[in-house]
Amino acid sequence: MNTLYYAPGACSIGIHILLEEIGQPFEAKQLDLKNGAQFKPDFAGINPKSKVPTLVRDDGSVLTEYPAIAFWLAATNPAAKLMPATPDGQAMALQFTDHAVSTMHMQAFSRMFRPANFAPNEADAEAVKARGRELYEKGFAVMEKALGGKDYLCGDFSFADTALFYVSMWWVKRMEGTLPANVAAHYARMLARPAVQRVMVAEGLA
Ligand SMILES: N[C@@H](CCC(=O)N[C@@H](CS)C(=O)NCC(=O)O)C(=O)O
Repeated sequence: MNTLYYAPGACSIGIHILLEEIGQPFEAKQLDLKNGAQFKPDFAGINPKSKVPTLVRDDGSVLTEYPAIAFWLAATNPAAKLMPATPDGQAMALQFTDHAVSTMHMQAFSRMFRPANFAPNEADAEAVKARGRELYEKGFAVMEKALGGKDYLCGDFSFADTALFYVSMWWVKRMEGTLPANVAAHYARMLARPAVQRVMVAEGLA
C-alpha cells in the first residue's frame, strides 16, 4: 500500500486528493511540521529533504517532489484518468503543475509566508512580501488565461488541477485574497468533487 506523509492544509493536500481520486487503499500519515517532526531522524531517514508530500510506495521506495509524485500516480493509475492522453497534454499538465509548485508556491507564497528566508535584513520583510504577492498574482493571471473556456487546466480533469487547487486554497484561506473569475470557478469546481471533500474532512479543514 502507498503511504503518504502529509501535513493538514500543506501542499501535500494535492497529492492526498489524487490518492482519493484513484480510490485504491493508501495510508495517510500526518506529520507535525510546526513541531519539527520533519527534521527528526524517523522522518529525515525516509526523506532527507524533510518535506511533505513524501510518498512511500508499495515496494518501500520513496518518491518526493510534488510534480514527480503527481505524475507517477497519474501514470500508474490509468483508470483514474488523471493523465492527459497525448504527449502534448501530458507536457501541458506538467507545465501547469510546475508553475503552481515552483513559482506560485516556492517563489510567491514562500516570500509572503517566510520573508526571512529571502532577506536576511528584517527591514526588507515588507518588500519581500510585496514581491511575493506580485508573483502570486502574476501566476494566477497565467492560470486565468489558461482556464478560458475550460473547466480544468487541460480540458478534462488531470493531476495538474490539484496543484492549482492548493495554491488557490492558500490564497483564499491564508492570504485572504480574491481569485480571478476563471480560477475562482475552478476552485469551486474542485471543492465540489467528492474526493476533495473527503480530503478536506480527513485533514480537518471542512
Ligand atoms: N519542492 C517540494 C516542496 C515541498 C514543500 O515545500 N513542502 C512544505 C509544506 S507545503 C514542507 O514540507 N515544509 C516543511 C519545512 O519547510 O520545514 C515539492 O514539490 O514537493
